[in-house]
Amino acid sequence: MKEFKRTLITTALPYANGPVHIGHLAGVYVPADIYARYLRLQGREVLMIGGSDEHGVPITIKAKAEGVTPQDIVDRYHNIIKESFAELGISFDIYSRTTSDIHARTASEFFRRLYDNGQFVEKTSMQLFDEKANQFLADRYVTGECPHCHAEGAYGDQCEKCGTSLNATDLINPRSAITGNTPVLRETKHWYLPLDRWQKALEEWILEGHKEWKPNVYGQCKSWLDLGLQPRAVSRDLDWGVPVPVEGADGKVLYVWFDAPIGYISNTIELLPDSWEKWWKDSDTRIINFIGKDNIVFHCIVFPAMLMAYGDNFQLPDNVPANEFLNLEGDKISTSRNWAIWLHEYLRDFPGKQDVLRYVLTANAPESQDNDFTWRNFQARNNSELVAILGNFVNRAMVLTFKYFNGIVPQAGALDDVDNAALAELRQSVEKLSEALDTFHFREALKEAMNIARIGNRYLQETEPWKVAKTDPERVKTILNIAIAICANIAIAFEPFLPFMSEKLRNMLALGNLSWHDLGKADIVAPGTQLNEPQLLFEKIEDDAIQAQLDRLAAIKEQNRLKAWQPEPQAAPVDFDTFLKLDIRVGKVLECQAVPKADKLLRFLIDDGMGTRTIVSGIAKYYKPEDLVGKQVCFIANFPPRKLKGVESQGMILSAENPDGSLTVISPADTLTPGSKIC
Ligand code: B3M
Ligand code: ZN
Repeated sequence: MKEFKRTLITTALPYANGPVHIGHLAGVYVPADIYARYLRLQGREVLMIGGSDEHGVPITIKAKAEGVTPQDIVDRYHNIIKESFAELGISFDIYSRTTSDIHARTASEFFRRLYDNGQFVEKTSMQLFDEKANQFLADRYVTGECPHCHAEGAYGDQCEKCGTSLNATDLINPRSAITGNTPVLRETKHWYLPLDRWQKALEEWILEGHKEWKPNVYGQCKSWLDLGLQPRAVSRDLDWGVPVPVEGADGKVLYVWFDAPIGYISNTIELLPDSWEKWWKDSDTRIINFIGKDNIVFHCIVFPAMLMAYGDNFQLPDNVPANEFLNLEGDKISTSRNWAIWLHEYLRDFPGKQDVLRYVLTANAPESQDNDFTWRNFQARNNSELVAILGNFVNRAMVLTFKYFNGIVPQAGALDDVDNAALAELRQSVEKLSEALDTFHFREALKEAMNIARIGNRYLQETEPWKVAKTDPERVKTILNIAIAICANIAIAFEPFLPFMSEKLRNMLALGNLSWHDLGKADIVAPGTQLNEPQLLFEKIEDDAIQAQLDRLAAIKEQNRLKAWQPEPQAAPVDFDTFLKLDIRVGKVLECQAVPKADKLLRFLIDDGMGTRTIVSGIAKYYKPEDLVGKQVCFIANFPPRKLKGVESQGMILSAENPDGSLTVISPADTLTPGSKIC
């Protein structure tokens, strides 16, 4: 493998049309942060670039839905996103935004250079246009049936069901997402990046040069290349975005997927105005793009083609370790359906528990296939792994050192077999840990880090210093010296994963700066060091905290069910005579009582204009009997009497079924005369 001087880590720029959720975190930001922290601990030169993606239709749609400006939307969410990332300890060197001036300049200049060098083709074509909204319908402004998998609700740029990327004009039965209208075709001019010109170069670079990429990434690139690349439009008819910087382009902006990846460059320029170029143009810089699987084509095909077209020695990514998707409680995470755990809400509900989320998301990372987050698993991993294994070991080692040596690290004597075996296991684990991190296997890496705590627990179990203390105090010195060495290894090994815990432990162990090169060593904390008072590293998460989250999700599920409610399709036709056979009347409720031993039934005494009658109705769940007395109701008068729970019912009271399944009695708005016929 080539030795690189420095590593530039980029993280997909999340759309600022909502807060970030656990899917974003597990797919992109937590793994990227682990990797960046790992390289920094090794003393390597590394930059981690992030920022909000503030252009494109996702933003304008959200603004329209809320009746505010796109700028309002991006200002609101950029700040929420930026703050919550910082609180979770995602260690960006810069987190900026694509509405910055630097970005507008950089993206414009990029486009202009490609334009001047003849790297675009200009094409006039027919595009979908909404006559009512008086605008072209790009990307998510149009939905319809996917031409590949035939799912409904595919977007003009992508079908979320089958993942295929689409042109809006490919959709079957397209509809405007703004007005619901069927769009018409209208002529418009755009600039296209002829990806076909880069087909060969991309094939060589990926298919020949990067066989080591993750199979999901390599496979997606291969199937794109096998299909044969086509020119792709890089401009849009929209009024939100970076204006197309050429004559005669009024009302046209850069396609968001043209400007967003340039955001990685703009943000590097913003951070390092004088030295940014070495991070992008030196061949000894290694670029790693952390993204989710839906962004693979843009990072592996489109952006690299843009960089090659630009020239000037811009470097292509060395690896693109894209993840699959994380689901939540068995369902696809969705911003529009509010089916997500939002980072800023998690931080509010679980203050001080950043590391627990980082731990669970890494342990369940969707590295090779989609994976599921459940709150029960979150609780179990906290209680039986972080508390019971990691926290427990460190606490025992610390408390015993305080008990026998007042917290001063003892000197080890001669090591025996148990000691040597534990230290050998430790070295093995840290070797595997580094190897897993080098190859982006973060789940595996976390398991190895956790294994160090397991080794520690086993070591204390085997050596039993609390018993040995009574007979051989010298031996206890060796045991606790080694136990503290294992703690120090934990502080280093976990820093990339659980930086808050690591910092706490570093303080308890009175350690200076941590270094990855110390991993595996037994003398990280010098004998004679005064340790600081032990504190608990993790605490149990109780059932009620989990239940509150499950209740919240259940309420969202119910809301979504109601939103998705559709009236039942109309029944088969009947003739008027059939209708006339039903004798429907107005009546007044004189009395109303619950039917004993029947929790669904109410018994009514109705003034039907001719006298009184008893009707039993299954609406007890929705009414208090006394609230119905005096009300007018409609009822079917000519049903044959029938017995319900021993009460004879002489008719049926009419109710409407609500979207949530409950029933509401139909009560005339005007006061009518009991006995009036409804026709
Ligand atoms: N904003 C899409 C997404 O959030 C897009 C990524 C841009 S990365 C340059 O999935
Ligand atoms: Zn599809």
